[in-house]
Amino acid sequence: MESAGTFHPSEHQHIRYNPLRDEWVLVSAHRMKRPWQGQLEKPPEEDIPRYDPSNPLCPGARRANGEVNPAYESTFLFDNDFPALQPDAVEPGPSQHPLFRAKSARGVCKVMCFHPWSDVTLPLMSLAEIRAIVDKWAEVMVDLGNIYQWVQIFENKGAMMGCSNPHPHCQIWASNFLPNEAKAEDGTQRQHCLQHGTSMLVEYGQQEAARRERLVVENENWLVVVPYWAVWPFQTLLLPRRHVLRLQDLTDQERDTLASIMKRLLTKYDNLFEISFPYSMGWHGAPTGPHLREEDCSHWQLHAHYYPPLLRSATVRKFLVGYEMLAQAQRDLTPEQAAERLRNLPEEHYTLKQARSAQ
Ligand code: H2U
Ligand code: ZN
Repeated sequence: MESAGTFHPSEHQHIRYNPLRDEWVLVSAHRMKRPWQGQLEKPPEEDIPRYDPSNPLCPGARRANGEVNPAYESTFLFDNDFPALQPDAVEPGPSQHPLFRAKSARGVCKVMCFHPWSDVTLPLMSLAEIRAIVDKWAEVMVDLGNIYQWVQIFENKGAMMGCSNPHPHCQIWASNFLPNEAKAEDGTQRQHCLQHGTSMLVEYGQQEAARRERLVVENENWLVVVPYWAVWPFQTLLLPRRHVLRLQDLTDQERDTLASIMKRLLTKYDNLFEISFPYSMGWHGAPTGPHLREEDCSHWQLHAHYYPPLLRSATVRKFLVGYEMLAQAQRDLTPEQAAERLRNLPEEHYTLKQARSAQ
């Protein structure tokens, strides 16, 4: 049955297209009005010691493989002692049946500590400290990109996202194959470029910069939006304004402004529920590797995805189960409502504000 009236995205259910993944999300914002009997309280603040000699990520600590970490003072990169990908592996051999295919998987897994202290997170670091992380990311992208087709930098933050260690760190997995997400985004961006002659995400960034309703923070080189097609309640997309293929192509100035926009975004995230906000984030850019044809990459635009699980409070998370697993992703809050909430949050970290008002 057709219903008459004016369409309001925050009141009327609809599906939205995600051109980057070529899939749809169901938006049912009217559900935000339903009564909520669940938890709203904050979990107790974790008391993380600045230095714990028994934490394998700390400077001077011994790791699982027996190595002792150096007394590092900035970032520190090491080979994961429990790697999911290794440089050498026995080949599976040809498949005997098209329904049972396997291919070789080779790669490396690294861990990168962001800072020597365990009790500091990105939004509480100085711009110089965050800039050092950006530079190290770019350096690792070059080193591993010389060898591997895809270099995935990602950060799991918070126990809720499966992070095993509170020490600020990310992981880097490099592989001799394009993982599924990379392959999907390669295909959609390539198709868009063929059809329209523009890079999809460069055009998308320009559109969002003009439309403004999904903007969270921006500066001269970067934009953060809750994407039109976001699945997670407070999911964001970090985009350069300029067409940039990879992290290592960023200029000196773009690296500084990246440090600044990351600090601003992550401060807002922490301020949303006044907790250290959990998320999984990661960088996507043009593929790499020794066999790459550079002219075959211009459809790519560098970007980072932030996927936070929380919905209503520090403890109430969104689960992608049921309909999501069996049909398609669904969200309640509209991306515009999520962006507005994030945009209106202060840019002073709540812990610093509390410390200031206690004085
Ligand atoms: P996550 O918390 O994001 O899983 O990162 C911690 C990583 O550190 C994890 O992948 C590695 C784990 O394998 N690790 C080491 O490589 N050596 C150790 O001694 C402890 C943890
Ligand atoms: Zn992506």
